[in-house]
Amino acid sequence: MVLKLYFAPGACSLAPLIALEEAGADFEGVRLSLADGDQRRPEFLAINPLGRVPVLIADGQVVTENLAVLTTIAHRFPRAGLLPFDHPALLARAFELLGVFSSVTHVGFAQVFRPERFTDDKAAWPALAAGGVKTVRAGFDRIERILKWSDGEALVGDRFTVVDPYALVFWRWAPRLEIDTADYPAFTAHAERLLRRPSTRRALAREAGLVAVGAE
Ligand SMILES: N[C@@H](CCC(=O)N[C@@H](CS)C(=O)NCC(=O)O)C(=O)O
Repeated sequence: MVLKLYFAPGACSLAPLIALEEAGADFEGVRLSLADGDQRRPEFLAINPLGRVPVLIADGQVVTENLAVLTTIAHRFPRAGLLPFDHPALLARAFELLGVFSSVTHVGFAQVFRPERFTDDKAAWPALAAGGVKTVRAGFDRIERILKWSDGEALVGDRFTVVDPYALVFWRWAPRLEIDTADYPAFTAHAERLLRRPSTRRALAREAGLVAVGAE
């Protein structure tokens, strides 16, 4: 099995990077710099014409979109239990959250980070950003509610799934929207626990370029 993940420091690709580390996967990591525009270079656009990370190449198949990338990783490493494939009700809950994260919450952040994706009318950008913050806060409220109702250890069921590192990505982006994470104590406690996991530490080391290419 040959696995390759294209990721970028600070991007949503941290979620699949953590998932691969959590699974103990043998994979090649390809680190792009979004700030340097690596995602717009012809060689990367040939792989993903949208110019976005994450991209997973699994046995030659190009998989884009976090929802599909995370599901592919979870499916390939069943023993890691990264999605509850044998529990339909929990699986539905997991996809519900993955769907909302990728199509709503992430888009809320993009309204702030990348307003040009939505409109060329710069006069509309402040309103777009305000709407984005509102959307993100609604997502955080939902995460906070789930963690408060459960024992706070996981967003789906009672164990780690790929949903958790995806939420961690948003928690780490919150300060860039001037959202105070202290407003979300259960989410913050959960994020801090996730940050202590060895898989997260290894993924962040890869983001920081501390894992040599030859060692990947
Ligand atoms: N819907 C995509 C979004 C991917 C995405 O927007 N990735 C960002 C990083 S978080 C990116 O690559 N941005 C590059 C750019 O905007 O130029 C997914 O869920 O994977």
